[in-house]
Amino acid sequence: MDKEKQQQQFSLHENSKNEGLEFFRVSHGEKLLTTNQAVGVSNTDDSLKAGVRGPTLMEDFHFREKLTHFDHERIPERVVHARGFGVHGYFQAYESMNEFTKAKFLQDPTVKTPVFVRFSTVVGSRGSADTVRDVRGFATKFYTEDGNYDLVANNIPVFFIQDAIKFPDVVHAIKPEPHNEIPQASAAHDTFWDFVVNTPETAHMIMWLLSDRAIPRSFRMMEGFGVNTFRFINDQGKARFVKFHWKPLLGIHSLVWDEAQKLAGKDPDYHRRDLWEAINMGEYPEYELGVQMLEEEEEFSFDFDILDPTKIWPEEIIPVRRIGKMTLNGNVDNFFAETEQVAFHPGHVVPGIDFSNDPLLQGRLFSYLDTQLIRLGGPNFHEIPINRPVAPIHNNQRDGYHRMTIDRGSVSYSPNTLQGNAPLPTPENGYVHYTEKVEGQKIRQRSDSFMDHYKQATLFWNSMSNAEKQHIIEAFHFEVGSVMDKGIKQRVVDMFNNVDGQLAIQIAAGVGATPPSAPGGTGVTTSSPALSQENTVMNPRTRKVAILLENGFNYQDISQVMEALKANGLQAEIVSKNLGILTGIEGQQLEVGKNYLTTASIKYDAVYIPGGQQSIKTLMLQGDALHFINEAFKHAKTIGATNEGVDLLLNSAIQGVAMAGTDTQDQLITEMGVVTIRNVTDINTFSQEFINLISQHRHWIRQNKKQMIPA
Ligand code: HDD
Repeated sequence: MDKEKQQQQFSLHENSKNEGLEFFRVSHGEKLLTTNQAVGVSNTDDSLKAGVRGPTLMEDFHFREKLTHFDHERIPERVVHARGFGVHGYFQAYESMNEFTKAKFLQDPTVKTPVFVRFSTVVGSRGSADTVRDVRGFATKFYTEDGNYDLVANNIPVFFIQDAIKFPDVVHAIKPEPHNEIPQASAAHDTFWDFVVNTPETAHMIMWLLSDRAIPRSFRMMEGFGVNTFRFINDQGKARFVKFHWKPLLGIHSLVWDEAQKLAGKDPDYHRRDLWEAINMGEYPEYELGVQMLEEEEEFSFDFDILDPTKIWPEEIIPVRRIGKMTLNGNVDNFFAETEQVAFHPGHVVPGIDFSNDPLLQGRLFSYLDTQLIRLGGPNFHEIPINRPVAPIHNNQRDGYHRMTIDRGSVSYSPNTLQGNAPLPTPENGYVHYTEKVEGQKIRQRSDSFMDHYKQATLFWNSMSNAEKQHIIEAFHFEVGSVMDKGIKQRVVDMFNNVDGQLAIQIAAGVGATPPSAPGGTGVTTSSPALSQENTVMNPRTRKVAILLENGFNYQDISQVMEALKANGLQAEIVSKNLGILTGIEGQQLEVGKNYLTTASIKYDAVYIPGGQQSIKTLMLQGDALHFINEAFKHAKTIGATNEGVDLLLNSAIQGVAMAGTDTQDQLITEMGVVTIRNVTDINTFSQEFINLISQHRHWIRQNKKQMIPA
């Protein structure tokens, strides 16, 4: 690397990581084919043989190189979080956090620190589906001027277990069963629930896992949580406990279970495609970084232990302060080089951020480095371009597999006089571990303060809206309903009776178990509004609308709606029986985006049916179109129709459920998230109402009607 490049790489600005990567980027278009030794290749389609029908010759070095490279082009997938998707971006602080931390990237609001984020699912293999019920990983690498800082977070704020020594157990239990490797990417099987009923500390996390949080609508619409308790250290050496949060500006939104399952088949790449496309369109996802901070003296002020990773710090008690914003604005050039090879580690901290004695965190600090050694094949993985800090590296570490750096000089030890003891430690600026006082006997025991496993699970349950509660019950019915062992099912009912009596009764009813005999619950009656997705930001930007269309459509309808959608940042796509061009009543032409084979209602947030007698007549005869509407209705999505379009809705299964009066009246009618208007040319009021309904994400008021819809 020449000096100029080196300088560029080390000066911190929004683009400094990108410039560092530029050095390694190669394009192959309009280039001549060579071997890895840069020798020109004359033919890459026929191996060198002894006679045209004879055996291949050993001396064919091009053949051997090509096959050998291919044979070795897989590395072990991550033991957890194998399926993921990475993107570039930057972080900018809102204000100096100097009072609380000396972390450089949190000092100056004019500085843009480059980041790389990898979103993931936990359980499934690299090729599994995106929309499975699972925790989502949300790992961020900040390339700061003081070195790399990794915030290795999840979209659920608590964890299954309290002590890292149980991590292999919980992962073995939830992964596919070892004898037959079934099921893929799912907790719905005996070994996992066997572990759960034998491990009461999982109760709180299970409530989250079975809630809508575990089936997000988009990586762009979920929160992130550092889970573990960390410390902020300021330049006077004062420490405070801290928990980290990411708050998505688009709000927190989820799929429904039936939709998530169907998407897993129809578009297993749903989440990565959503993120890839949003960034390519310039709709950059944004998340605010939030912190909850506690003074050291407050450590014992709560009815939970602040070091217990199965507990949240309720936001109403300890507010989240939003201290900066991350913008994700760049897709990768190469999935393997960047997303697969990126290596996160909660132990990658910078001065100003330190650890706590959270026993889960303590174990994590060992596991991540260890796993990279096997996954990336040795101790030099920090030299892989995506992992390189933008700040310079100088130390006496040498050699090992895949060493790229050419370290000059004879000195690779310390202390030394030959090099003036360089590279020198810097007591003033270097990382100093917080001098926490610790004393105690060596003991394998859980603290009594970690022993309540149910109160916050009740708090979570109390905080859910009716629809969210219903989803959790249905999730129990699916998950525990998939368990074969009757004893385990019964123990699930009994275990969750500790959380809430009604919940346990309802679980029992769906899984063929006996309702609990003892009264249930913890006595907790409070709730935390921050836990419910009902209270999140409602924003229609980037939502996708399907427009069902055939020849003979009313152009005036569709053009007005499309314009309004675009003006509000929504996406519209025309769906029809065949791809190609459709013609309106007055000859206007529109191109079809997808047909019923290449898409489905599950890939949209809303459906619109414009008028046009002939278009509607054709649609009425199409089972696919009617199914599209029924399914969207069942999934609680916004549906809109104008003029003759209303007749199509009246022909669908939602007629009689949510269409009162629409066959006779001419004014705007909204019922259960279905909006219609007839006999009008100006449909501006319709468009506004349609967008307003889409911004509400889903219409749970239909919850009890969905059984009636055949889709
Ligand atoms: Fe972990 C990966 C998040 C507990 C051991 N973890 C991994 C990733 C995320 C998390 C987002 C994927 C990183 C990437 O995209 O490459 N893990 C968490 C959170 C936890 C947690 C939020 C609870 C606070 N993890 C946890 C424990 C252990 C591990 C208790 C072991 C003691 N995690 C790993 C690992 C992985 C990993 C085996 C697999 C691949 C990797 O590290 O790089 O080391």
